[in-house]
Amino acid sequence: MIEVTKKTVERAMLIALDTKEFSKETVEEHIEELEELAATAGAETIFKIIQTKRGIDPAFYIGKGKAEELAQLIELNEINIVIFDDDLTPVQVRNLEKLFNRKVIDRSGLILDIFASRAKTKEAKTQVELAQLQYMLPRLTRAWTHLSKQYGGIGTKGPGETQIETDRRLIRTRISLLKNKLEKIEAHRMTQSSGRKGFLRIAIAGYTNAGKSTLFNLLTEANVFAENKLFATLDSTTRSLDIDDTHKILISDTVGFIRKLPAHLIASFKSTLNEVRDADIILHVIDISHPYFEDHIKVVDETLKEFGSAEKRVIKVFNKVDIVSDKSLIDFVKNVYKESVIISASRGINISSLKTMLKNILNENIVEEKIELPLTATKKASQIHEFAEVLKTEYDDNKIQIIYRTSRQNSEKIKKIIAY
Ligand SMILES: Nc1nc2c(ncn2[C@@H]2O[C@H](COP(=O)(O)OP(=O)(O)OP(=O)(O)O)[C@@H](O)[C@H]2O)c(=O)[nH]1
Ligand SMILES: [Mg+2]
Repeated sequence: MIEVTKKTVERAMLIALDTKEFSKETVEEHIEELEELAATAGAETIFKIIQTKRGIDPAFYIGKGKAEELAQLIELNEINIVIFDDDLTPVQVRNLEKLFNRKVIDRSGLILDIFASRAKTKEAKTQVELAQLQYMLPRLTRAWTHLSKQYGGIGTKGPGETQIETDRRLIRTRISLLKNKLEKIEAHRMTQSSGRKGFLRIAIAGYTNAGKSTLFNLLTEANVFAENKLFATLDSTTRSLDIDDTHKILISDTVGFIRKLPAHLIASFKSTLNEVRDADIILHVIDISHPYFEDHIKVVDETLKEFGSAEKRVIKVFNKVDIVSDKSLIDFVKNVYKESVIISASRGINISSLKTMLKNILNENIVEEKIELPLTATKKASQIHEFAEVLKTEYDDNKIQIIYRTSRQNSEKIKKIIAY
């Protein structure tokens, strides 16, 4: 006899509050995205509830009456997890869990859970654990620990039960240890990247599932994992890319963004997101086939602003044009977004236009220069190495001649060093 073991999928109820702050469509769009997140985490959505209510109930978020009504629905339909689209306070979580007798999590908790199950490298694991502990700290309650043991599954992965049970003091110690560890990883990354000064650096950024990794793989012939689920990529990968015979650029694939990305995650992913912060140019990849792509653009722009990349030159890369049948949409995008290109990364459509664009930017931004210094200026000569890729150094009787390649920005810095 063959025994079939059925994989248990969690049955979820999703709840959003419509406080009239946003349009009805927007609230629906948000809960649809929450459903995608839930699916990524392995939960099947059985109910999507939108409760219209002016103002948030401090004790039960959606109000006690509504919560009691839902408790019955949960019981009858064997729901085992309840997910809220917005962040709940520790008090709300406690009250709702008691009433529902089920695990209650919010969007941040769900995103953290997905990140925890997707983190592969030491760096990503450390970053996720830090974010989880910071998220958990104010929410540590006896009820929570009790429920996490009882139900397991979503919202309970990561640091593990033993840490949940330890007191806050221990968690704080762990947090500072993880911060330390990340600082070391970051320092290591800095030394690694110091050899990249003479290159134009490009970061691929954008909403999750837009096709960033697919584009990265196509351009660099790398093999970064790409799939039709949210947050396939958590680590940044950097490769060099030959733009023509003599010019190389460095290009990085990075973690995707999403609306309401937990602040702790952004903070702890700082070293990964440095690839974006340090880039000269950002390729902002957008899934043009997504009905809400304009909202995605806003979220990404705001997130970039949050960590100080607002001033950077951004090229908008509208991807997945192969599945867009509405020609007027393409015309609209062409008219509205000036520095942009419309492509399909998976089908290889219009990639040459994107490459031409990159080549032009490279020509505008990278310079090759020659300087002469007196033989005694060894300190200045070594400083040039910090800001440029030195192509040739020659010494004669009374001077050093250095030929280097660097960005326009660094070229200015070098001129200041020499003049000083
Ligand atoms: N139809 C179509 N699908 C595409 C295209 N580019 C990427 N995809 C698909 O979109 C899905 C997401 O692609 P990824 O490259 O993993 O997206 P990502 O932006 O790296 O996503 P995260 O790392 O999760 O943030 C995959 O199923 C790809 O095959 C395209 O040009 N057309
Ligand atoms: Mg990716």
